[in-house]
Amino acid sequence: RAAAAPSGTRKVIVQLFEWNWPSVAAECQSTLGPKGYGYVQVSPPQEHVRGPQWWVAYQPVSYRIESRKGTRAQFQSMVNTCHAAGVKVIVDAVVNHMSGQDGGGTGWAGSTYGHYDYPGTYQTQDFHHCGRNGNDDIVNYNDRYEVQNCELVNLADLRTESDYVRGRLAAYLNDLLSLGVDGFRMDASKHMPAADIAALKSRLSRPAYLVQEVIHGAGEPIQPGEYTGNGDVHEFRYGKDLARVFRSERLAYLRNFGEAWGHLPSGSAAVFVDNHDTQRDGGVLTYRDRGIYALANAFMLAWPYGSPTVMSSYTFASRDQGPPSDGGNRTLNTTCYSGWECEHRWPVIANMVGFRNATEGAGVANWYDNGNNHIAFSRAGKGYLTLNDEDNAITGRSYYTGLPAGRYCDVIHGTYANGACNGPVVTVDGNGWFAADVPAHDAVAIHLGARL
Ligand code: LM2
Ligand code: CA
Repeated sequence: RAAAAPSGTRKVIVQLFEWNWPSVAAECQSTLGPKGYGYVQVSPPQEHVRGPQWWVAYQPVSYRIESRKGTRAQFQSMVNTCHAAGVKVIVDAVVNHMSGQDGGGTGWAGSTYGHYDYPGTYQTQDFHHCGRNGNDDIVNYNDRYEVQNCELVNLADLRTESDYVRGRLAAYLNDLLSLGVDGFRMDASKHMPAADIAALKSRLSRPAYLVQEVIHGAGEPIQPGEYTGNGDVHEFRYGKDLARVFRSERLAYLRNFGEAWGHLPSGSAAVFVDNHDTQRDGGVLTYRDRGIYALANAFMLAWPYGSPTVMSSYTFASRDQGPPSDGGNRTLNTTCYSGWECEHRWPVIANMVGFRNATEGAGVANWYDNGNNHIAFSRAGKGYLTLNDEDNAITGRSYYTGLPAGRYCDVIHGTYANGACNGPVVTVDGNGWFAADVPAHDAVAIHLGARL
């Protein structure tokens, strides 16, 4: 079955972490479609254990599409609304495991369960019992067998090699496809052999975009590259390396960011500045870094390596804190900039999605750096970014863009809509040059899609 990687010029994914279905639908219509996002990645939609924490979603109890984020009908309506707005839907698919509660209990939608007992779905023989470490938990990431057959934080590990389990998982994924879903983020992919994911893929009723979560660990036997045959793979080194460069090195180093840094081949890599795990676990830039975070996202969206995902978070004070919810843990409707960070709406980030779309397919040309924290480059014939992360403004100089002469909206400081720019306009002369001052920790970006 042919790969179904994001196609067309709208390839940017936004992860609306823990948004409920009515809010995702409204956002597709009001913002994601108009701003040119191609995909929305939503949190796991299946029935999960009860509790206020965000991570209850990663403990499936049944495959009913019924969760704190909404009902099956609301999910279906969200998919339809997003499609009508030109936005495809990627579901976070939790298929490596079920719940991790030793005692069992009652799930969100009323299904009763035990740690290895999900009536009507799975029984104890459908789970791995790896016989290691006293409690069957994964301890040693240098042991392939253990990582794939023991339990990730006590989560009941499915026998993904078994025909029955594969059939049940495929039925769940095919149910989502029948609701119109376009792709899957395969949660905890490292904990399943690539062949098991390939077997699931072969049972899908139609092609779907796959992005596999395989966290790179130096020296580990299981490597992200093993999974590229199935679809895209998250490149976790990207966000860590980008954060280090922005925080303590030099942007000049980014001139060959990507494969030359040991990252996955560009065509297989799914990249992000942060995701819901890394923003909690540290070592990356997050919304808390404000302007620098916006610039890092601007770089990601301008730089033609991998398929980018923009993170959209709710604000949190502690790791386990769930999204804004009512007394029954039902996720509240999203209210941007209050409890919810909505990074994907920050003007710099949202406008750079348009830059990405307008420059699709164009290589990097005219790279410039000052040996330190001022860089610039064009996307041949289609766009130009100059990013100044020095502590001082860069004034009185011109940049060679190779772009057609004309007046362009600086989409870092203004928004282009209906043929007008509500911010500064940059003029490219007949030789492809423009003059602009770039303040400290700021940027200027122009592209053919925002030409006046
Ligand atoms: C993932 N990718 O591989 C998700 O991106 C990540 O967010 C998930 O962990 C993980 N895999 C399992 O799907 C989260 C969260 C954990 C949480 C699990 C299960 O980061 O903290 O574990 O979901 O909900 C929690 C407790 C943990 C407990 C476990 C089972 O934090 O202490 O383990 O539940 O009850 C005894
Ligand atoms: Ca496993």
